[in-house]
Amino acid sequence: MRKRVAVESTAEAYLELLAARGVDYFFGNAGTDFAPIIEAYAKREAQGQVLPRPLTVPHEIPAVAMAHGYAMVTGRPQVVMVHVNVGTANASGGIINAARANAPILFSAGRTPLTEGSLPGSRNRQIHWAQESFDQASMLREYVKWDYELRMGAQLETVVDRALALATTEPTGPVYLTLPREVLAERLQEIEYFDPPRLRPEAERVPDPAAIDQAARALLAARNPIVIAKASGRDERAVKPLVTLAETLGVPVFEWYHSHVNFPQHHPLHAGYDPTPHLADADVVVVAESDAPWFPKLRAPRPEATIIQIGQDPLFSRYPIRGFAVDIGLGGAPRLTFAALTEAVTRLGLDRPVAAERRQRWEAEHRRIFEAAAAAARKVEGDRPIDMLGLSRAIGERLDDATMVVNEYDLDTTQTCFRSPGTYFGAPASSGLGWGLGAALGAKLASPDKTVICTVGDGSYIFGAPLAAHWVARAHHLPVLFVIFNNRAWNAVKRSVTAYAPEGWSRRTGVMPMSELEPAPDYELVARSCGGWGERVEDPSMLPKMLDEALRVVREEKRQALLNVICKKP
Ligand SMILES: Cc1ncc(C[n+]2csc(CCOP(=O)(O)OP(=O)(O)O)c2C)c(N)n1
Repeated sequence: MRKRVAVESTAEAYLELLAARGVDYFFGNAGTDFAPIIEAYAKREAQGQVLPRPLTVPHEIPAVAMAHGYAMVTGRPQVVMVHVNVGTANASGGIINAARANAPILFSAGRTPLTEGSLPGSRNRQIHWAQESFDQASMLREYVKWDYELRMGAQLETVVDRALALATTEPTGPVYLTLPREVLAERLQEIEYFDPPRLRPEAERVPDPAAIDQAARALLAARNPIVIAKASGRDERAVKPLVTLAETLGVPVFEWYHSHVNFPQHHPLHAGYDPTPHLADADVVVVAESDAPWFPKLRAPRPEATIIQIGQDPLFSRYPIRGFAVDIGLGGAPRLTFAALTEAVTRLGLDRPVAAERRQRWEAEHRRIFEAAAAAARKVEGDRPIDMLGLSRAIGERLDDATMVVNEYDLDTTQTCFRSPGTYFGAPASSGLGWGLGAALGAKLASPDKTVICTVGDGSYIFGAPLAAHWVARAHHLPVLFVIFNNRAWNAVKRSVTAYAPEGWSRRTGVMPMSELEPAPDYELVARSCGGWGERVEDPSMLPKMLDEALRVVREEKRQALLNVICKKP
């Protein structure tokens, strides 16, 4: 059906179209390029049209991370708009993260006015010359699925629908749209568009049945197959079919550097977080949405093992180099692939006693691994300064199906038990630091009824533009609990030096320049400065009480909270 709406400008038509396409939020970090957008918003608000809701986010890093967090929970793209080339530059780390984590986002930026004359919107400020780029999108072209510059209002429907369809077609990811000020300021009488849209994302794919049968035969012939999963749980509906496949075959599922709940942690076939000791025995390895399923320099499967890779893009075509074997690549929606594989192994002659015997063996391994993790936590219980393992355990004990964790750094998932899909989100592998705070705020925006805990190192906390993030939590009523694993250092950097030069100068002298974060700020005061509850805890005996109180504050008072936990220094 065609719909006609009277508007005054391209900017107003753009907002109208975004609302019609189900975009709920417009995360904005504004500059002079926003003038036509802000003017159009003022008119829409005066008319009672609230969508897409404009949210001010006073730094680009949390702005992009919020849209990322929202998309990771809902699968739905929102709009982020930043200020011309400089805002794009600030946001680019977040866009790299969104690209590598397949977060669909309609990322956009103004363009400095193109013209120096008297057109509506043309240049009238000092910055308008210096903020021009030869090719603004070139900053990001490698990391977005599509980029375009809006040329005129008449294109809006095609451009917006194409942007959204491409962002949400698998493998999903960010797209980039630039919006010159004269184009946004262009006078229009009306916009006419299809409602519902005629340009939609592609249907999901399922692999060729012959390839499914080939993989099923390899699994049936295997004596010691294993699964390594990282992000198949990005689609929450993929968790159950993986459970069914694992139960049918009696295969263990390892989560390795996982970013999602791929398999319930309490399931007896969950084999923990480190498949490396088992790689040498595996004859078939199923890799599920994992970009780096092992580190060849350290340990790899036997050369004769069959490697089956399952994912939306098993070759990770956007990675310049990735040499992991793909003997059978099953590209398509993992949930459909898992289901098809279960059907095929059942049809092709599953040996149930073999599967049952294997299952028993791995169930014993599950118990051993999870008991060892509990014992490791007991060993550091009561340590002062607090051990990060103990802190992870204390958080783990407070989780339930209505609580979500966004972990940028330092929560040790051997100490937690995520049972339900969509309750755990780890940082993107690209590790553009500063993701956690914004992603947690976006997750909370997407699921107001859930408790959201953001776990961050003190380093990642600083990268997240904390003042902007706490400002957002207060201004937009997003009561997230932030827990800082505060070791007054960048331990990741220290670890890399130790691994690089185990007996080197840094190790012998105990000096590692550029890896210390002392003197440490009173991080709790940053949250308090934005109306939040903020406390520091050093005494391990106080930790449970403080965590409970912080959770009470976010759940009952609906106020953001920050717990600064002073941990052992590496
Ligand atoms: C934008 C960006 N800059 C620098 C790095 C390199 N880096 C990786 S981890 C890390 C330190 C993180 O510190 P923290 O969050 O305190 O965790 P810790 O390493 O102490 O466990 C740094 C600086 C990065 N990943 N991203």
